[in-house]
Amino acid sequence: MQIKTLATQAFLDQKPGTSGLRKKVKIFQQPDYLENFVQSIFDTLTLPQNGVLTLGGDGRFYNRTAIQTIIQMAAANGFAKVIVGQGGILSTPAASHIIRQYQTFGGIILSASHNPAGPDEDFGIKYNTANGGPAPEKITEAIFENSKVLQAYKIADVPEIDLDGLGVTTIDGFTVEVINPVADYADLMESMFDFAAIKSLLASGFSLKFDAMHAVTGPYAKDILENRLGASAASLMNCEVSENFGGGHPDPNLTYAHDLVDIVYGKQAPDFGAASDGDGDRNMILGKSFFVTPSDSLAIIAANAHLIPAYKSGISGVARSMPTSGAVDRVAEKMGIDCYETPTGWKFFGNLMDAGKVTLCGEESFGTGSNHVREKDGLWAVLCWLNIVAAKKQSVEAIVKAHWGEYGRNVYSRHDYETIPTADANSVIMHIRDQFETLVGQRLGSYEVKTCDDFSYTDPVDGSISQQQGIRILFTDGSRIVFRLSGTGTEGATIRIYLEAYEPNVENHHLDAQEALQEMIQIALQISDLKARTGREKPTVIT
Ligand code: VG1
Ligand code: CO
Repeated sequence: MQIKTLATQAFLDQKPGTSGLRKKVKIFQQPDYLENFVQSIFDTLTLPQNGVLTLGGDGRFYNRTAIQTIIQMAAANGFAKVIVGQGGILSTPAASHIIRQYQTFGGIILSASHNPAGPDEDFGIKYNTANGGPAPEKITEAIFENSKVLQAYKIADVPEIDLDGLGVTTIDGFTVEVINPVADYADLMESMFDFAAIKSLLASGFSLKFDAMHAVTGPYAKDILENRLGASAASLMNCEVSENFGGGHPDPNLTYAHDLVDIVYGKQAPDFGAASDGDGDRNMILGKSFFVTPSDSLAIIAANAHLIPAYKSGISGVARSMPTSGAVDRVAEKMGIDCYETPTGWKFFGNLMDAGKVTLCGEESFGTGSNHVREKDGLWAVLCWLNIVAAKKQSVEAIVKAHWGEYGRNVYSRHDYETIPTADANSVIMHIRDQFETLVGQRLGSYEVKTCDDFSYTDPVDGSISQQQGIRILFTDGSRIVFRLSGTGTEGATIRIYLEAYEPNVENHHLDAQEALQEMIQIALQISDLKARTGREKPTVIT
């Protein structure tokens, strides 16, 4: 095997965002672009001699090409072995599990998650450490610094690996093992949940519809829901992975998962509906004509975790990202366990889970997970709900309403304004920051501003500090508005407005969130001057 060191020009735009480096495929296809980033990852880490690397992606366009290149670079950089999913496939939670199960040095995951795929769409790459979780900020920042001064990369002449056949290929002592991408993960799920109870629920006539949105979860759903749990083939939709995700936008929310939403809100609706995203780490949970907000889902899973075999002896603590509603905080308080508030992005949960401080965590952006891996996990959330429904023998809606009855309802919504020119988006954020002092104490409609700040987080495990993680306007009654710029887009900027109001009164629990939050939405628009500064009349997506 010949190893070459090739001279390269550094790119200055390889800064990882909330979840890795995401760019248009066309940018990744520039000569040396992918190679430079991969070398920057390897240069940042102290690589072991003879280490093992986990490798896989969500199956989107460019996945196979990138995998061949990364295998050649791993060989040149001293790895002894690469474990890769068949067809180049590994969902994000499955990749996390493979890193942990086979104790590999780390993993490279190729995904731009819910962003559309195809030659003119998005691609992404991220590095996960040996705990199975996304690299923490200090590593991603070092990767970025390295990428700006990179002068050369190393690549070996490993011949193209057949990714479609299972098995081991060895070239001069370097090994590539193509594994079944589903089996280990499906076994893990089977070990955690009461499959017998879910199986009899499904056999008893309880109907299910799962939408894989043409993305990576398809084969996982088939094995787990259909083969192992006996769901009918008709209850799974869009389960063939396609390189452009069927031309869709695999983001499991009420806007983009419209095929499923039409079914679940239509005549002959199933009892349960669910969808996951491009790389299988997000989930949307629906009952018959009923939507469960991700923030409520986290709280309800926490409150009912004892019904799930994996958590029957209790959970140590919970964590949520700052913009996620405080519904889970109320559950934690009642259970007498700790609740942590972290910045947006799964990388902030890893330390808490490694230190045993939390068992469950989640984000408002359709991400829920636990310490079984170090990524959020779409199918795991679906199984949590099926297990809870099977144990409680109640409908999804009844479970949610009973939860609100007990804890009150954190009415919640997020409004996204996508592809805004970056300068306009920055001006909105600056404008809000500039009002911090004058806003405090002001009455805005029926609300009074208590404090405003820029969220900053000190990791309780390693003391690292992350600043400017979102602007919070907190009101005296506990309601709040949060503004943040997205860190996962590839075109212009996305402004996210997160709205939350607490409603203890059961008589108001039937209200639609948009209706209940109407006044707060107007206040957010007023404070931000968003319409004038961006020319946008309404949000692109409301969740
Ligand atoms: C978004 C979500 C965030 C999530 C991230 C990655 O980030 O808001 O909660 O962790 O996507 O999810 P941002 O910076 O665009 O708000 V995924 O499923 O893309 O790996
Ligand atoms: Co995702």
